[in-house]
Amino acid sequence: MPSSQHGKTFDLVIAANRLPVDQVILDSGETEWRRSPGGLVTAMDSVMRDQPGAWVGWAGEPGEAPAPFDQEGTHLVPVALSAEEVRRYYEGFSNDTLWPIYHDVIVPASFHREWWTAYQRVNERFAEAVAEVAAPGARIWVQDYQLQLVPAMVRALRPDVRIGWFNHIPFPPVELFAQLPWRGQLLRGLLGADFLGFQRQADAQNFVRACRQLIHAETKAGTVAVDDGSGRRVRAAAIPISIDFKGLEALAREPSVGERAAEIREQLGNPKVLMLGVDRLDYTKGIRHRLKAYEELLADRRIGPPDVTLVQVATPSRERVAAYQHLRADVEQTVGRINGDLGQIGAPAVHYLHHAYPREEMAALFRAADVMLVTPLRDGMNLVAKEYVTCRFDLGGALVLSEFTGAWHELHQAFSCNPHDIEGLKQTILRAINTPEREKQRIMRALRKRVSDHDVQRWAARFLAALDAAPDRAEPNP
Ligand code: ADQ
Repeated sequence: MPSSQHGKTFDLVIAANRLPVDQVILDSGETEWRRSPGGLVTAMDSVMRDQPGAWVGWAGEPGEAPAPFDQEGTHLVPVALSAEEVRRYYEGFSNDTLWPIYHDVIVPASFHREWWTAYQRVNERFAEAVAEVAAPGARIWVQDYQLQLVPAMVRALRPDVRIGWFNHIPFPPVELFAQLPWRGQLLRGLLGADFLGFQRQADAQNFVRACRQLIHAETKAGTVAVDDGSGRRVRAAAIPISIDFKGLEALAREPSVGERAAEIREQLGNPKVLMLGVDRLDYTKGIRHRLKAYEELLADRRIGPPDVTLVQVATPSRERVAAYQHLRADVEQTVGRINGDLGQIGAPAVHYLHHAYPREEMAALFRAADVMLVTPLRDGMNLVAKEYVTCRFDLGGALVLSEFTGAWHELHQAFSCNPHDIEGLKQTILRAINTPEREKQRIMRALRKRVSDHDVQRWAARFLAALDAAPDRAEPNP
């Protein structure tokens, strides 16, 4: 039963690796918590508007956790991670074991038993913090691959609550998942939930199949029977995540954003075609493949500066994991070579920016770009694709979108590509450039309608409706 030391308990509790705030140091030397602008935070705003909720997560710095505090109506509960736990649970097991396995083993996965031990210990700590702040019968919403043991751990502590989990990344085919030495424990951890949400139908099916084949669970029509004598069934289904369409479109329509978009084009020398890539610097995003196709198009003289230029924004990411260090070195060397071989004075072929930018600048870049290149080798959803079309209220621009993203299943009218097929990718880029404006507008209108009808607020409402109804199916249209 709930026993919060602070006495406060909540009907909705989110558990995510990170809290929705960052600590910033002010000029005065004092520190302050600022809301981080992610999509999940916006989605939760919509569901926490009518009922106060709690959010359990790591505050981002190793060491002791700050005391729980309230911020903009949400009760934040920081979970402590030691420096060693950051290395083993976060950089190690989450990002160097699970991340590659769940993304088609684009790079090999590392298996270390001490990483697994840390993952278990940290998941237990999250579960205890959740159990502490959950009101009787509360709804618990666990996020993502870093917390796959939390559902069963919370259930053991608090059998009275309803537990949902959402996977932001793909769930791999059983042949890949089976490589994990701890596969049975991970599946049983997830089966502590009432409802498991995935980005695509195929991800939900992969999970159900893994339960059938690896732990011999009985499965039926998207549900898995739990063999603990309770007769409980767990439902797995696709609830694809989205973005705050209205909020982002309003930002993109701001005159200052329009002016900045014009200024960006001007500063780039007013190219006829501005191509854009925006990604975390991650090997799943297909940045190498994109650069290769672009380099060949330039070398073949099919396109070239100053008429065409590419802006590649690559947000620094997981910089202490070796695969990410190799990727960065490789991308930066490739950009250097392309510019050295194929650029001109005052007209580099690639503008490479290794920074994070404010939302306004991102919106301006999206408005400025004629062709958006989204070419992941595997991606749970890819919000950049949805953000790009949201910003194009003018119906301008063209989206090149990899078939290996969750987003493609909703936005398949885009200029589809298989990034492994470099020749095909080159043709698709040329098509995106050369298709008549009217046809591009027709496509953009369809893409925008999809995102506007399926925004992040609807995603959150659908998830919670599915959690309430599980193991039955939720009503189709909350
Ligand atoms: P990510 O792998 O981080 O997310 P993505 O969905 O593209 O990938 O989201 C990235 C976000 O960061 C976007 O909102 C984008 O605008 C922003 N961003 C990227 N570069 C930036 C920069 N330089 N400056 C500022 N902002 C930047 C994981 C999964 C995805 C899934 C999401 C949500 O890997 O598949 O779509 O979670 O579920």
